[in-house]
Amino acid sequence: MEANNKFDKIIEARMKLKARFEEKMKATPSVADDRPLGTGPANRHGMPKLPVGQYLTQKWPVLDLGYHPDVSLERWRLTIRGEVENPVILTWDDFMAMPQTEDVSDFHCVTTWSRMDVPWVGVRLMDLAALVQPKETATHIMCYGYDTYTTNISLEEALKPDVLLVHTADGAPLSLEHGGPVRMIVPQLYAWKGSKWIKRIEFMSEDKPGFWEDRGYSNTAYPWRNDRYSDNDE
Ligand SMILES: Nc1nc2c(c(=O)[nH]1)N[C@H]1C(S)=C(S)[C@@H](COP(=O)(O)O)O[C@H]1N2
Ligand SMILES: [Mo]
Repeated sequence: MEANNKFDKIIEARMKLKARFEEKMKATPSVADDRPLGTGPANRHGMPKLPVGQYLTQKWPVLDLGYHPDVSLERWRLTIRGEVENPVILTWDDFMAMPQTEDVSDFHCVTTWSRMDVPWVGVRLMDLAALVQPKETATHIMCYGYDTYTTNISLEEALKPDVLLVHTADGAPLSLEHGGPVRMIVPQLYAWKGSKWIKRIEFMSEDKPGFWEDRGYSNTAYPWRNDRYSDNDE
């Protein structure tokens, strides 16, 4: 009961913020921008320092549904299945034996804070896709967290080279509160598209809304286009 209460409050607060933003957007000229989307220092040329409506934070706030699933490395599994030729269930050792990628990228939360230039280490979703071989029918993925969270991403965005399943951030193992042992990051999209405590990735032959997308958040979620809520897609 306690937990449910907390959960409802988190959703209520997010919906209030959404309403406030919608008011603000009515009074703001369109910020639609077709230039390439920034994801990190190398891609930020000609871009303003921060996406519109975002402020810079050095700290790293914790944002989730209020439940932090503590999965030991022994029990941890990553399942990748759906519209793929070769579904897999990876153990921690399997995952760590995959090619490891280091990258520096940005983290934009829809609640308006941005952390810039975060150093990460992890496995590219691209490399995991090469392992499972998506069928030609695959167009989207759904990511599932151990906390029951879900978020959907188009394959076009998901297979960009800086989309990582990270186990290390700021030079240290990813903490439980930030989604450790492994979370996803999708730097070119708002941070809710990156599932913490990632458990399963399902390749799909059609799009389907995840947790926040089902509650009015943008399906596409481009921070550099102020693309926060689905009502602003048109
Ligand atoms: N599994 C899971 N992943 C999640 C969330 C969540 O509630 N559960 N929240 C999302 C949101 S809204 C944001 S802004 C980021 C926050 O990540 P952080 O807590 O590490 O800052 O995680 C995203 N991924
Ligand atoms: Mo968020």
